[in-house]
Amino acid sequence: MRPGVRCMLMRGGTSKGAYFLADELPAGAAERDDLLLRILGSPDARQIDGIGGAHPLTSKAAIVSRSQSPGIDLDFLFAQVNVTEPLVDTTPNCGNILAGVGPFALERGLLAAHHPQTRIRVRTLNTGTVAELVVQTPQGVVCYEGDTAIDGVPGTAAAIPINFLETAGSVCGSLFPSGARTDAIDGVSVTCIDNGMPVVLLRAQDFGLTGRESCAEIEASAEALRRIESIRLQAGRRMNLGEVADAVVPKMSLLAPPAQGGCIATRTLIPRKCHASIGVFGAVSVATACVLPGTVAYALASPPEGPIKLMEVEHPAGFFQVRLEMGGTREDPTVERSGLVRTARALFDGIAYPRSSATLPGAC
Ligand code: NQM
Repeated sequence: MRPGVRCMLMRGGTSKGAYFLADELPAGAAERDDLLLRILGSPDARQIDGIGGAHPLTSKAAIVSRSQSPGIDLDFLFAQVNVTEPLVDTTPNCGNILAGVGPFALERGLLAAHHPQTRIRVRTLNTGTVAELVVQTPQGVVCYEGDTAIDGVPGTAAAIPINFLETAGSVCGSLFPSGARTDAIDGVSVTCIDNGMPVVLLRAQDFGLTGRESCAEIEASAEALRRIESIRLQAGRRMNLGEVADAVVPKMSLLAPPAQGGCIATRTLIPRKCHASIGVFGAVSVATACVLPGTVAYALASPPEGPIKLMEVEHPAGFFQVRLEMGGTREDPTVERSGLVRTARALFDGIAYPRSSATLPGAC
């Protein structure tokens, strides 16, 4: 038998990843990461010898196990597998791949499904963030079909509502890890925020952009990208992330006033490729900044009134709706909880065959 690993390919939200049971992968991080690189086909811009999709949004892995912690059903480790470098980053969250964790665990029999829905509490091990997922399971079987559309995915599918219990500072230690709501870096006003994802918020106009460009136009803006990367490296230090040259955080979000009736326009770099839409925690972090005075986003945003805010974050493929539950006072508002809806779909189930190790002989 050739050595292979059981693996399910799933679309989670607007991302795609390889899902594994934790006890079917090596326990040690170095051996595990080496195996993930060989399964996905990195490092190689085309990932031609692996199952990765040659883009950061489709070069991801989920490692799932039954949780031993009271009140938590599943533990989920997210791995961002770098396409062109031999690097696997487990620093950030990924709310899109998280959406597939519930259906995957039910498919693998880690949990029992209930009729008509199954509520699952998942802890993301990368950051300790806890989320509740609601998976549609009529007659106790995972149902992927439904009428929920999310921008960036063709067609419709079954809704997976996700509620986050505590996300502020989950990667950097605090919501505004630099200690200020606005910082000046290279003479540009920026907001460094982490409400589940470290993101640096920038005004698109400070880079000669409108915030309405296509991803191709953003990626062709060489001078803007050079300036943004310089800011990113400095912001990483201020956000307690250290040297971030090889890291996938912080993400960089270019903001502008809404152009399509939403509350803010965004174009996000993750961190060098332009996101085709926007990440889940990226959207939560941007939406949070939009309602907190003193941030770069606050002056550009048009958020709705009221203590429950449905924030429509504009991105290159449409809108991402984030529900924010507000607390605090009118003068000093706070964001208490966030929620959103994703969809997911099992695409393929089978055995993944890694290419042979670069360091071990691949004899037949
Ligand atoms: O922000 C892309 C994605 C993500 C991450 C990224 C994500 C999140 O769209 O929670 O989902 O920002 O690299 O999957």
